[in-house]
Amino acid sequence: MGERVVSDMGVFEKWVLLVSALCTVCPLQVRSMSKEEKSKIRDQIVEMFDHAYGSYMKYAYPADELMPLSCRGRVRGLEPNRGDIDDSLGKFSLTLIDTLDTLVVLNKLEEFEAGVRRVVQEVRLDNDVVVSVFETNIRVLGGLLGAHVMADMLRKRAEGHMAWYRDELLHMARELGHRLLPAFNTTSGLPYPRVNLRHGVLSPLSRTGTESDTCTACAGTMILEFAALSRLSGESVFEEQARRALDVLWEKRQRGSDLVGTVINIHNGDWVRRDSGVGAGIDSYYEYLMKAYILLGDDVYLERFNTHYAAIMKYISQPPLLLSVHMHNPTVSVRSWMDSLLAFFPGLQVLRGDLKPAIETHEMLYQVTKQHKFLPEAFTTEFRVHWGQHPLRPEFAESTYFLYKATGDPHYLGVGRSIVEKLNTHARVPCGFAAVQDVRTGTHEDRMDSFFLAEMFKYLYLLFSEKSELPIDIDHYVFTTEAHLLPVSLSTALSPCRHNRTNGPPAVEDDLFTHSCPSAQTLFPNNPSFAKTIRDSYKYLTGAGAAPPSSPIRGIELPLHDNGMEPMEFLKSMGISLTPLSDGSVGVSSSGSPLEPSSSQNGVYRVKLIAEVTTEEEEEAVVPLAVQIISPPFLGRTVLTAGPAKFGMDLTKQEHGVKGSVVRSVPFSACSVLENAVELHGRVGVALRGDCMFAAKARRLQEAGVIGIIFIDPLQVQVQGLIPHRSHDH
Ligand code: DMJ
Repeated sequence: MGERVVSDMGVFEKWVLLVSALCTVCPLQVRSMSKEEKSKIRDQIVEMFDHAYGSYMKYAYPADELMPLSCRGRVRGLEPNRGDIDDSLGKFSLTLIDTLDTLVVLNKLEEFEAGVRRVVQEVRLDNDVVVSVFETNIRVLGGLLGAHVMADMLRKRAEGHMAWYRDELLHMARELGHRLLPAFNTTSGLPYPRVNLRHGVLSPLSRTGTESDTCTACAGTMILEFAALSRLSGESVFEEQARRALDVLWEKRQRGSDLVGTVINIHNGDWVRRDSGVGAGIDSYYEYLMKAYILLGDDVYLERFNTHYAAIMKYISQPPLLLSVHMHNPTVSVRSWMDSLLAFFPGLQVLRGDLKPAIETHEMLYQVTKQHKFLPEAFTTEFRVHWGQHPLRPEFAESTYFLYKATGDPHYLGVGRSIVEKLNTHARVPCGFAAVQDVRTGTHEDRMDSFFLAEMFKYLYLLFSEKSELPIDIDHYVFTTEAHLLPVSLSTALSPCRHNRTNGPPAVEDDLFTHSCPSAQTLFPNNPSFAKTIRDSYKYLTGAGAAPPSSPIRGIELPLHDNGMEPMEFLKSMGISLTPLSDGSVGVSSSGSPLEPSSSQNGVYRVKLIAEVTTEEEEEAVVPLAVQIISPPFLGRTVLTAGPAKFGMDLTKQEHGVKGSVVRSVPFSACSVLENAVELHGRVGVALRGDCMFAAKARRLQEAGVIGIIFIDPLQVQVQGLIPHRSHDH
């Protein structure tokens, strides 16, 4: 299995090799799970699925989503607007469409047939509603295509299921594809982030088309669904558009680092946000390069993936951590927290055959779930909660499944069992499963996103199933980012559309993984318990018994040029003192005797950051605060969760908190002199996190006379549209 797959081999053969690598199972010394135990957990997963899907169909259908606390459907326009998350809701019975192929995987063929009938007869796609192009593509177009592939397969089996089916889902997919196409009408070829299903983008009735930016994943996660649609329908335009968008992202990569940023201007292709990681904003762009190669057999995608992957492993992956760096200056970390979306990455590394870092990062994530029950939306590099929400995301289950396939290590069955137990104990409610608002308090949110049914149950069920117990040969399919199933046979059974093959892949340096996926035996010869050996070093990352990190030193550059103070004085003013290290640079800590740094250049001090080893056994209890928007049209209905600062007035001791009108700082980052200091005086200032020191921003705003400050993650502004463009909001 260590052999290179030669480039003229058929695509299907390449896939078989990848699959075989995944299936390489080694004898293990760890106690394995008995067949009975596995099937008991499988039954439990089916019972949970019935509860979730049954509740959606009973209380919510035909609405897009279930509100599991109110036991009713979420209909867009009838519930308070939640910002960008609502752009998934297109009045097209989202959850049913997203769930269809899960019904087949779980062998619920009667329910699948009934579900398909309802979709065909009752769902309309011409609604006057503005939806996210990305979400509609992965959830609805992917859902329709996955279900069509299943329906077609069942019909051909002639066992009585789907005999009436005449490609109706494919016709719907094609209609939806045409409704998404207007989004690609930009000079760059990068799609608009939103489209009106009835009126497109630029028509006067569309209520969209003014956006100038989109996220990298939003533009780069179209190729699987659009290529499948082209190959199934014979209309090449979809694959051409998706390929063009990928070509632009590739052209725009930072040539020095081979990394991409998180947000890009759709008109001129300039990077709007230059932070680069593998989580929110970028994640499935990388995933789709790899999987486009698997599904379509075009080497160009693999070459691109490999180039990016080398950069990720050089700058972003610091096992077990996955950091975010600046794409132009990738030795600079841009934040000290990770987001939960990156939990898919070990699964992608398994596809690449890079098992060691996959095992390491997965183990780190497992430790975080042990400490906080679920993966919080964001957690710090010391594994504390940064943002406590958990919307029942499936990425950790996804990686667990892939690692089990690759290693056969029963440890991953144990991880799967813990996911099942936690969902039942902490998320199950009488009308389904509810998202967790804050893992620290366990409070619920009235939402059950469609991906919970599309992905979570598929991966969990597959984890506990033998191949022979499944109604399909799962190794013949590629999972889309929403876990919809597309057959690898698409690459050979249906010829690529005209113009849809790129010749002459760029030359990249070959390594062991360039065209092949080495097996565990190649990577860890004669070591059947390699996975355990790797994991053991990361067992006590969090909580009691945590061992000090083995290599906590990482070079960073502190940008100290924006505050008008001497660097040493500035660090001191923040309570940071410097300690000499043997190599002549300086270490930073919050105690110890201050010493002059050895050198400074261009206003940038080179220092080494030494992670402090906490002696606290338990996580410091942080009580989240509420930010309530009380002016019309919100009238107190919109409440956001916020983490309190570790300085300033203790708001929990103020009977009524702080009330005031809100003014956005100019510049929004508050990283240089405030242009609207007068306006900010006596008001609550809102500023973006990042770009410069937190304390420097706080000081600037305090000097302007604000009565409070809200710092907001750029991610939130982008994902949830929390800050209106007007400078005032009450
Ligand atoms: C899913 O809709 C997809 O997996 C997507 O790529 C990002 N994450 C959500 C689930 O967390």
